[in-house]
Amino acid sequence: MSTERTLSIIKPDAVKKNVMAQIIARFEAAGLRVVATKKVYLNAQTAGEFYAEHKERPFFGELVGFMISGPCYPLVLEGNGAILKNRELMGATNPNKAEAGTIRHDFALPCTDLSANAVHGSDSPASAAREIAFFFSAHELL
Ligand code: 3AN
Repeated sequence: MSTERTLSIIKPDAVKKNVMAQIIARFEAAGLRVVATKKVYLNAQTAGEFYAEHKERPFFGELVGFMISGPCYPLVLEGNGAILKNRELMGATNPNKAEAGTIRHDFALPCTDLSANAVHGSDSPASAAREIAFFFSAHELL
């Protein structure tokens, strides 16, 4: 597998729980490197743009509302097969169904709101490219 970059977001629930370093440690232990990160306050417009593909889904409003409820930390992760590796580390979208040892199981439970699932992760090379460019300039990725 080749070296890839992917976008992770440590979501507002994980920031509030003060588990950022523990989540980043999972990435590093799996061989992923943090190339860039910053603190971001999304607003209704930017959160809506980021999640535009879900615009017609019933949970869209709830998801945007959650993502603007506090700061989040997008991270660019780099490593061998980074996109799939990050998806495996995250676990299932629903933390109640995520396997023990995954980030969503270990840091998003108890979970009643599926928007609050600790992390986001790009699901394909095309999404990774779009999502990285959404948050970071070329200069920030040097
Ligand atoms: P994933 O982040 O696991 O790739 P997606 O792309 O299907 O999941 O959904 C994007 C985000 O939308 C999820 N991370 C989650 O925060 C939220 N979401 C997905 N399904 C629901 C749902 N049924 N109710 C509320 N939020 C949801």
